[in-house]
Order: sequence, then structure tokens, then C-alpha cells
Amino acid sequence: MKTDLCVNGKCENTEGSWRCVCDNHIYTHLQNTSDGDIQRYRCEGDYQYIGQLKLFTSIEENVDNTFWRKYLNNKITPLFSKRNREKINQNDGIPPMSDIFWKLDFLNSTKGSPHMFTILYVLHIGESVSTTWVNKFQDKVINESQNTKLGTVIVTIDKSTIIDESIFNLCNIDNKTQCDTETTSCEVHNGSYACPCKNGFSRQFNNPYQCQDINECQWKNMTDLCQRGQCINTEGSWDCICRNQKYSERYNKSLGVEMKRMRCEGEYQYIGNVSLKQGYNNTRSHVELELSNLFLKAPKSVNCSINDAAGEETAALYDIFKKLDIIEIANNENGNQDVLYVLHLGESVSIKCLNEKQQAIFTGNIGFVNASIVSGM
Ligand SMILES: [Ca+2]
Repeated sequence: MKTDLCVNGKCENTEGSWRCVCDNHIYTHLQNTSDGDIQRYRCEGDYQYIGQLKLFTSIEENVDNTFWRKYLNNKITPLFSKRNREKINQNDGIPPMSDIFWKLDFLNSTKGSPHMFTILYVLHIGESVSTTWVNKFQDKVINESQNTKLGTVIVTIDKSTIIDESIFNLCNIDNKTQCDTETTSCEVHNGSYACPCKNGFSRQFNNPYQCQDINECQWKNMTDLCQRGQCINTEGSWDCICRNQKYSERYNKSLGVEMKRMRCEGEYQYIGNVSLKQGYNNTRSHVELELSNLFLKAPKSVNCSINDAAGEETAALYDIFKKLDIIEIANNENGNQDVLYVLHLGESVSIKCLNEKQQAIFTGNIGFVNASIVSGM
């Protein structure tokens, strides 16, 4: 059968023979297995799983990383690569481990209580399978409590595990992946890893390991990102420089994705007054808080036309509201209390508009009787 001759690859006929072409793999490995007189090839990737062995040794002298490397090469690797091992999950189409096993790479060793060691290794497999499956297969290959002798040291396996990817994986080990740490994050799934771009970066052509900065300032809607200022591109982000303005204000609005936007603003002050019914909690700090909250929570529809040279756009009051300072609270002849305050806004708006909008915001709230903006400053 054709698929048996060229597993995971494309079988191409040639004059007098045929060949197996592999693509879409990190790298390919042509495995030549003998099945009678027929040669078979298999296209493979490099899928990596982190294994852990807990071991006892008869002595502790000279049991170092060199010793463990040798132990993995001489005693453990042959267990995985031994041919004709019993197939498991055969119905799922997963081939025997010996067909897809590449190699074991030593990672590190740690010494626990006397005569006890833990070694970590990377198991390279040619196909993507779940860690559960690799664990199951390792259980069949490695017999716990099994003694082996390496040199003068007797090694007893206490426990073998394939570590669950969600707990510890290649991304957690320095230099084990090619993901660029500045521009990408690292994710693993069933033995392979990917390097998705961090926010503010986009995929570089043909490079799965690195991303490049997005120049947000070149976007068509840059004027939305940095209103009335100069957009400056930065690595992974951007900034907005305001000229001839007292300060800039950041605020978030949805541009399809969660995105910061900035607006250069000045400081414009208006004096207003509001009458509140007696009996209301008219302490200075309470009134200041209540009135400020009304501006901050003003409906989006409550906009004011901006009457500067640039402007036909409208600003929502909650966007340009800075703060409200109480000047004084005094009793009036109607038995109510007059509150005089300064309203600080980031944009210049007409007093007429502000009066209308403020009326809409206050009506039906706190002990409101009436209000007006007296003047701009
Ligand atoms: Ca940028």
C-alpha cells in the first residue's frame, strides 16, 4: 500500500523506482525500516516531551551529570528504541514507539536525600502525541524497581514520569526553544511549540520564531490613537506627544481590539452652581464626590461640541472631565443649599452646551433643584 511506503509524505514515482517527499515538518527524518524486501519511509517532525526519573544509587561517588548522560545513553535509550515493542493505541493509528523514537537528551540532575537522584531529560519523538500517551508507553518500556549496573554503580529506578505539559514544558527551560523572548511568547501543545506574537508585534514573513514591531503610527486611523498630538512609534507600543498642552490623557476605547488611545488636552475651567434640597447629606466632601461621579458616569450620548479651530468632533463629557472642586456651600432664602464649584475639563466647550448637558446629568439625581454654569475661566 502506498501510505505504508511513505508515511506522512508524498509518494512520487520515478523511472524504475519511487521516492518519498516530506514537507511541512520542522525537519524530516527518513526512516528506513525493513519489512521483508520492501523499504518504507516515514516523514517526521521533532516533538519533545520532558521525562523525569527518580533513582537510587548504591554509591554517591562519581554520580554526576556525566554519569547520568551515560546512563541515559546506555541503559534507557535502548529501551525506547528496541524494535517490535508491543503496540498500544494501535487502533488510533499511532505507530510503535520504536518507529517514531529519536533520542533522549539529558537536561539536568538534582540530588535529594542520600543515594537518591532526580534526572530530567527531553524525549524526542517523530510524531505529535499526547503526553498521556507518551507516559503510558514509557510505563511499558521502563520497569520501576529495575536494577541496572553502570560501572560500579547499581542504579534502581524508583519512579518514571512524563511531565504534564501544562505543569512544566520546553518554554520553561532557557534556550530550549527558538522563540524570541522580546517579541513572542511561547506555547506548547502535544510535544511541539509555537511562538505567538506578543501584543504590539506581528508575524515576520516566513519566520515562526520572531515577530516585528507594529508601527501603529502608520495606521490609517492614527489620528484616533493620538488625538491632537504627535504619534511616536516605540518597540511593542507607541506614544503620543502633546505640544502646547498642559497634559495628555490616556483612555481606553474599543477599536475592535482592546487598545489604548490618547488625547492631548488642555485644562479648561468653568464655574457652576447647583441648588440642593436641605436635608440631603450636604457635606463638602460628599457633594464633591457625588457630583464628580455624575460627570464620570454621564451617558455617552451626553456630548458637547468642541468649539476650537479643529473642531467638528464631539467629546463625551466623561472623557474630558478632570475634576470638580467645591468652592462653597451656603444656605439660600428658599431653604435649599447653593453649591458653588469649579469644573475642570480637558477641552474647551461652549457654556451653552455645558449648561444643557449638565442639566441632563443632574436631573433626577441627588437633592438636585437646579443648576447652571456661570462662567468659563
Ligand atoms: Ca510599535
